[in-house]
Amino acid sequence: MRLSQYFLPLLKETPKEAQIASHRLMLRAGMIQQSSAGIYSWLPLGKKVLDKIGQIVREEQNRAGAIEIMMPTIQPSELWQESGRYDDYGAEMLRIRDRHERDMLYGPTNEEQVTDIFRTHVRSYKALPLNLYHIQWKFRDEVRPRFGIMRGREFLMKDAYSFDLNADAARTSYNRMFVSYLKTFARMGLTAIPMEADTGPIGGDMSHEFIILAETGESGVYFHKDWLNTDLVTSVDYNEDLQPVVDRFTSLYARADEMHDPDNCPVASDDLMSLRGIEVGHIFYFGEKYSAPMGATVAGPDGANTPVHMGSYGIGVSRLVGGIIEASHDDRGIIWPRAVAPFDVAVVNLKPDDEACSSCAEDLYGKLAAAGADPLMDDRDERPGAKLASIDLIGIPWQIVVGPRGMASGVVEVKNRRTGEAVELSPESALSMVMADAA
Ligand code: 5CA
Repeated sequence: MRLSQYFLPLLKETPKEAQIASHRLMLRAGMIQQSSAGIYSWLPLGKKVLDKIGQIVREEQNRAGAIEIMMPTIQPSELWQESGRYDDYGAEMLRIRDRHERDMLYGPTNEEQVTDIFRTHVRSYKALPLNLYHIQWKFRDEVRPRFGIMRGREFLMKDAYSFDLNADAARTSYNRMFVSYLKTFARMGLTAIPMEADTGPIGGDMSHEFIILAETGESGVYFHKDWLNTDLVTSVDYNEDLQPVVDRFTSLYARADEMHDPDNCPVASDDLMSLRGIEVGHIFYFGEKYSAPMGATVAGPDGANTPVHMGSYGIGVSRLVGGIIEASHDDRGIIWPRAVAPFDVAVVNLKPDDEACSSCAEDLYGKLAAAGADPLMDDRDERPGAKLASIDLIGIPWQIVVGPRGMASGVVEVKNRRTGEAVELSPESALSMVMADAA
């Protein structure tokens, strides 16, 4: 992409409505624009990152055996009356009436909708286990939408729903999602700690939140200090027995604040850390809570019909954009982990009206694209300082800076955004260096 032809509305001033770094940086980097409270348009740079995160989530869900579907955003109230949640959900649910005076709602989550799909088509335990997911917009009329897309009213969620014959089988499905979440967040360069959590309006009796540590996080968390030294990147295979893996993580003490009981905490106070974090995922096991009232039953091996055991598994796809920025930025801007970066490398042509600079920059840009990278070419007619500052701001992992001084001796400067290290190299070596760090 050539910046001169792109749509990247950068802001010079720090927006005063933004209280935390990720919100400030997303506005300054031209990633989002507020439409109304808690509702945002995603501009090109933001949309690219959102799609990259969504794609990692999709790949890891598929690897774990979940199957992608797409359910609607607007749901009929009848389904929620069947489960009993239509009245319980309260003011957070956006209720809509259509022209025929039918009560509809903009889905805050999809347990009822997916249970309806299941009961329509599945009759036998032989179709189990089954896990269906989608990546779809949700609406929750939050009392206090804030921090940009972190706590929005409209937000993008991946929600998966597992169906099993009994509680033991459901535990296996839960464990698969648990492990897939560790893999998913690790691919985004995040350390997400699984914590025992309250089940809230989703219900059920087992639940874990996945929390990334950040000072500006909305969740209070308590954990054993050993968590900070735990390698969460698991090379676990889904064919292994996952229970020991999950047990290993859950035996290290970690609790979301509503589950922390200071009087019965097993961790000595010297070892107990109390920090803040961002909830990027939440998984639930709730057995027959929806399947029993909605009649989602299957015939078991003995021919008897029983309600299926279900779990649901959410990831805040749009929240992750902000969460990654909270975890990875400096005073000059965003520092994208390569796997979610909107572009892999920026070629900054400091002097587009200089023949040598332009032909070198064009050549590099073409070769990077041909080698499979996604390069951004800064060919704008701007001061060199302004160009470098805006490329730092938008956080592209590598910068290749082409300027007249370097051209005189046949070199370009290659800078790593994260480490700040810069080296002068021939254009060919610059290309190899950037391509060697493939995502
Ligand atoms: N049905 C279950 C699991 S699929 C569910 O809805 N779980 S949830 O309520 O915990 O939401 C799942 C994830 O969505 C959360 O972990 C969080 O990352 C994200 N999320 C929830 N509310 C918001 C919000 N207002 N803005 C942005 N992301 C949100």
